[in-house]
Amino acid sequence: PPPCSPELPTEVQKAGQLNRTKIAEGGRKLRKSWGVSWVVLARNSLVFYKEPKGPAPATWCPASSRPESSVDLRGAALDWARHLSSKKNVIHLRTVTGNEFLLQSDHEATIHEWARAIRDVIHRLDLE
Ligand code: I3P
Repeated sequence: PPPCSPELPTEVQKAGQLNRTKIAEGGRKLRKSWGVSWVVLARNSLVFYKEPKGPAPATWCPASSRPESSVDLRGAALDWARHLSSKKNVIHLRTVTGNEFLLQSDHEATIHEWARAIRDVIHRLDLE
């Protein structure tokens, strides 16, 4: 197999495809624009990549992919997005800098796994 990209975040906890939209930047509300991202949960951060073309790889090993953006999870808060979307299975992530994201999967189990994994990282960072 080809060597993995050096851009790959170290200590990947979880990776997969999710629907996502940013809804606030620095506390300022943004217009929603849902899109598909490849999301990687790393040691301290959540990193968004453009969805790979073709079938989703079993392991994330892109030759030439760079992250679109990265979210520092230190001090972040995660909740279920009960009143923030008409979609099902949506979680709401808020960073200390006032950036807010919604993440969604059509598969309930998938978003529960993501919620647990992101919370675990946030809690671990709280204790550091
Ligand atoms: C938005 C779009 C989003 C929807 C949002 C709409 O319209 O339909 O999918 O969010 O609802 O405003 P537009 O494409 O014209 O910007 P959800 O799918 O999460 O409900 P909202 O304004 O109630 O957030």
